[in-house]
Amino acid sequence: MAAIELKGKAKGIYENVVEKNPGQPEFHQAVKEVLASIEPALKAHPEFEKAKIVERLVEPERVIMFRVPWVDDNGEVQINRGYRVEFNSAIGPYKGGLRLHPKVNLSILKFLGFEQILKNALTTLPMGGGKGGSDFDPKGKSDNEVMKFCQSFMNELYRHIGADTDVPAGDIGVGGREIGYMFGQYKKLTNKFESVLTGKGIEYGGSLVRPEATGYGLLYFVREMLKLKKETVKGKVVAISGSGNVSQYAAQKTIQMGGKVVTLSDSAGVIHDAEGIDENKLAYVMELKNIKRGRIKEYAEKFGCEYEPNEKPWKFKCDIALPSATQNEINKDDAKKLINNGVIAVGEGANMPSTIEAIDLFLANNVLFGPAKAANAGGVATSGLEMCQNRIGLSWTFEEVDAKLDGIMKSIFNQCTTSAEKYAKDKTNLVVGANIGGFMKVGKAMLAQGIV
Ligand code: NDP
Ligand code: 2IT
Repeated sequence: MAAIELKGKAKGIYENVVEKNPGQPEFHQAVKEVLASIEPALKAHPEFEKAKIVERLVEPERVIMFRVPWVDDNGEVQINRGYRVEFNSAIGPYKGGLRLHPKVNLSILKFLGFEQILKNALTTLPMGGGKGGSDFDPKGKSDNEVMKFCQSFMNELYRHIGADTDVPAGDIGVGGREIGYMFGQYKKLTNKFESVLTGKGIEYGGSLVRPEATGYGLLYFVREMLKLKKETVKGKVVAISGSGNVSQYAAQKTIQMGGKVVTLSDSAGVIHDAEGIDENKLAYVMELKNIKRGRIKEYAEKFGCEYEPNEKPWKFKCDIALPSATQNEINKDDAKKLINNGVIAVGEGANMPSTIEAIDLFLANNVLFGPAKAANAGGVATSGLEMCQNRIGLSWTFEEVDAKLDGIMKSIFNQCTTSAEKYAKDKTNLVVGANIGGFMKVGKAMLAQGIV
């Protein structure tokens, strides 16, 4: 169990992180969750302690912060703040998404970058960890304003990134449209057509399955996890939060696997469709969210189902919960509601959607729990496959990429159960499994490369 109280060496490292990084609660939380798990691996490998691998791991290799000025449609000058956290390059170039959301700050990007290090290690592909973004709010902005922002953002970012240095991608508020504008500006500034971003359009170096990958990968992981209880997705009632990229394709794969999706949400509220969201209704959601950029409330108006403003999906009865919106969206009370309603599995599509207290409750109540860094790794894994196709100058078919993604998710699941069995003597503790599985690879690589 991921104990909340840290002991010994881990406690000291955590206290130092809190002291050196004041006002960064999300970063502290991500570090704490990992420190609570990796103690047995540290005991088994004293060479890590001597080389201060953990102390180095929690310190980003480089943090870049910059001004992003742009002119809106009314001719007014706007100023945002841009960031790139280049966290760890032990096993490959920095890799991780860009988040555009008004609440973005250094704490959020450092938690995301830190998680990304171990997640990327689990994918089996050679990618280090990084994350970036800005406090720019894409909501309500015209295409022209989004383009102006993306160009200005890249005017600074371009000098820090590169196909073998740092390869950003999408995250909240960054999808195909934003990646296109950023790629165009990078190319104009550098005169290079290179694999510097992933999630590109299929016409200019993108990979098939990348848009679907996080949601599909999540369901491949949940499918493996359910086998531990001799269960399948078929016939299960599934609650999904969010209605963006991850949620949409998690819903699609759930439907394909025979599950019944009953909720979707956005930052304004949740819809509950007891009859189930089928392929046709999901097509409506995709058009609503990706093209019209509307609110999920409109789904309830169109299909005549329940809508609750300012609510989350977790009070509705479900067998499987897939939090796929944002961090800390499942707290202790939400976890209790899910458990009381008989949830059997939770798969994290978002990054750190469950608080540490919620995770502890799930594990203590025998709920299968797929932690984000394992369960949502399909997105970045397929980014890795996009980089690979760019390097060899070929494009694989949908079926080829999907089969590789499925294989990677199985491998991540197996790494988690193997590490969990070895270090927690419980192969169902995928929190310990994912943290130690990712940590061992990065730790060994850091050790081999000396004190750098
Ligand atoms: P999108 O921008 O496509 O969608 C985000 C969704 O989450 C929207 O429905 C949004 O609602 C909702 N949301 C965002 N912030 C909040 C909030 N504070 N409270 C409630 N709802 C919120 O992003 P993605 O689907 O790409 O990302 C979702 C999650 O998945 C994030 O945690 C991300 O880090 C993670 N992830 C994404 C990957 C990817 O490849 N895209 C890969 C792995 C993980 P609204 O429109 O109202 O803001
Ligand atoms: O959180 C994540 O793994 C992502 N947003 C995807 C990162 C990537 O580089 O594809």
